[in-house]
Order: sequence, then structure tokens, then C-alpha cells
Amino acid sequence: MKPLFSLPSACVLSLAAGMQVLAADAPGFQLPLLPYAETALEPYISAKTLGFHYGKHHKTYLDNLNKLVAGTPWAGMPLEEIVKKSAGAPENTAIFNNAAQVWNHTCFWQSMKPNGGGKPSGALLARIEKSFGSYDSFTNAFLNAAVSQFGSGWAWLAQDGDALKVVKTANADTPLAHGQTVLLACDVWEHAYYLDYQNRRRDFVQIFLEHLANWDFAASQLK
Ligand code: MN3
Repeated sequence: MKPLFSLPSACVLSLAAGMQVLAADAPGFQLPLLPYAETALEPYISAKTLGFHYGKHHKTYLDNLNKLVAGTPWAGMPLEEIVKKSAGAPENTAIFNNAAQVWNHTCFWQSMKPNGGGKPSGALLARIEKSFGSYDSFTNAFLNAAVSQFGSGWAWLAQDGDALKVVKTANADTPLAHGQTVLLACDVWEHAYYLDYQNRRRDFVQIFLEHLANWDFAASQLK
């Protein structure tokens, strides 16, 4: 499969820039391509899970968003701007939910790679150790956030000012709407893991950290 955006990895994200191109080139937003094959994350995430998650869940958010913004001033905006401008406004809840979920899932696909996970290195590790004390403290915080998110939501490694933080959000909410920069996203909605792990969310998130986390992506997002 082709990469998510046909750019060298150093400039892959800028999600905003990539999405802007997609918005300008098509009558609506288009589903970004997965950065790997649907089988690429096996045995940790099955092709069945990834196929449904990308081809049904992600695509449905995208289709809903395109229907909601068609013929409105939202239609010409970059995706990130829609997320930021619709956040917190009750009359824009449906637009926010679908726009944020399109953005969040694009981030999630980038946050994983085959043979990923384990301890990062270099500047990213130094920043993690500075903010959390140690890599183990970070993984504990990330696991706890992911497991304690009641119901559907997300666990994130985000940058807030100079500090790295572990953040959990409910439903479609995203650090992007709170002025934070996303370094790593983990979807903890049941559809992300139920076919492979049933109710064992902690096992899924542990596997995510040990075998899937794309630290190259996270490092590329550091400011
Ligand atoms: Mn999902």
C-alpha cells in the first residue's frame, strides 16, 4: 500500500498540510490511505480488526463529515481548523464528533507500525524521561489512562508547551481541540480491540506499547 501521504516521512505530518491537500483536491474529504497493509500489524492487530476499523468505522466518520459540511462554510476548511472551530459548541457537536474522529484515526494509523514499540531513543526518550521521570513511569501512566477511560475514548502522548503529557479523552475529544500537539494516539473504543482481545483493553494497550507504537512518528511531531 502507498504511504498515507506521498511525502518523505519527515514531513508526513503535518497532518494539517496533508489534509489540506486532500480537501483542496476533491469535492469532499477523502479517506487517507493506510500507511501499511491491513495484514501488517498481525498478530497484534488482525487484518479483520484493521479492515473493519479503517474501512467501516473511519470511513463512516468521513462520509458523515462530508454530508454534514456539504454546501456550508465548513466545506472549504482544512480538517484541523474544522476540529478546532467546532470544539465546545453544542450546535456543532455532530461536525466536531465526525471531524475529530477522522483526524484521530488518521493519527492512530500513523501511531503504529510493524515491528514498532519498545523503548524509544534519542531526543524523544530524553523528553519522556524529563517529563515522566523514566520510560517505565510513562508506560504506567499511559496504561492507566487507557484503562481508566470509562467507555469509549482515546489515550494520548501529547505535548503541552514544553512538557509531554499523557492525556485521556472521551469519545471523539482530542488534544488538538485543547491546544496540545499529539505525538502518539491509541484508540480505546471497543471496536479497536474487541475482535482480538475481547474485553482485555489493558492487554491491547500493553501490546500497542511493546510491539506497535511508532516512535519515529512521535519524534517527528515534537516541537
Ligand atoms: Mn476507532
